[in-house]
Amino acid sequence: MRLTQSQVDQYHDNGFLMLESLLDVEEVESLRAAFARDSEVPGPQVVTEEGGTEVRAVYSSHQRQPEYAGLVRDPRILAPVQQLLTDDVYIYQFKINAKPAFGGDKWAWHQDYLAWRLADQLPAPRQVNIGVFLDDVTEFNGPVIFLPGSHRGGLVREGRADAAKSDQHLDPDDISLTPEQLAEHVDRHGMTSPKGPAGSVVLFSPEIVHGSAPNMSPFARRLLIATYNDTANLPRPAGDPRPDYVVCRDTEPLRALPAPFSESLRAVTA
Ligand code: HL5
Ligand code: SIN
Ligand code: MN
Repeated sequence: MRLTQSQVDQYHDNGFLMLESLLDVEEVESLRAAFARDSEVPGPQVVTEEGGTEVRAVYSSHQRQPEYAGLVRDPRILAPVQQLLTDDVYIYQFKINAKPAFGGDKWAWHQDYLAWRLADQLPAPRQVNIGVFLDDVTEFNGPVIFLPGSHRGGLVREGRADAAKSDQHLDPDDISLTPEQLAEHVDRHGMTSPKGPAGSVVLFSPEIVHGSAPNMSPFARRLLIATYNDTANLPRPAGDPRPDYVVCRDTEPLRALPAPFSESLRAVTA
């Protein structure tokens, strides 16, 4: 359950770390089924593609689906996050970006922490994101592209666009890097896109520059992204806080399950 020193160093140097095939095929299937179920729950947590009805993202499924409540406490995931961040962490944000075949739209180039500083007055970038591949991720289905090392230079942009693309969440379009900023950062850092089988997990920094292209392939690319925050770094919203589905209010420190989430679920339902 512990990362090696070389894995910890990779995370700090590059701003991300890939753990290939961390979850098995049955676990991935149970997570997909839970996503299908959760996409049918009506509410503001379901974000559709601009001008369409296709699901773009679903937020806070860990509050409704036991598979996801278990996954965020799974020792294979929570222990490495605690190792990289600190012992007392909670889920700040949980989302599944659906990116369906033939038309899942792009996610513009951005740094997450800018969104959370602007929208929630989150004091410091004391977060670790986990990206869980619910489908095989290839060069074809719109993988997330990272600029390795770009998390070490602070925030590239300061403000946000005046007009919001969505009133449900802050879409990366509203805080995206300019073409000049992106070109300059790619010059310095290059680009890479972790690919791998469903069940792989990529840990990544809230400050790394990332984005992804539209999906014109016949393969879906469902990606779960959970953001753990240090409980000593709570948001301090100036006005009304954003809704609980997008910025979770339950800040109790998470404790790891004694076993993988799949086993713990079996124990509950047996
Ligand atoms: N959609 C998120 C939010 O907090 C922000 C994005 O990838 C994270 C930029 O509304
Ligand atoms: C994000 O950064 O939230 C979106 C990345 C993606 O789903 O490709
Ligand atoms: Mn992001």
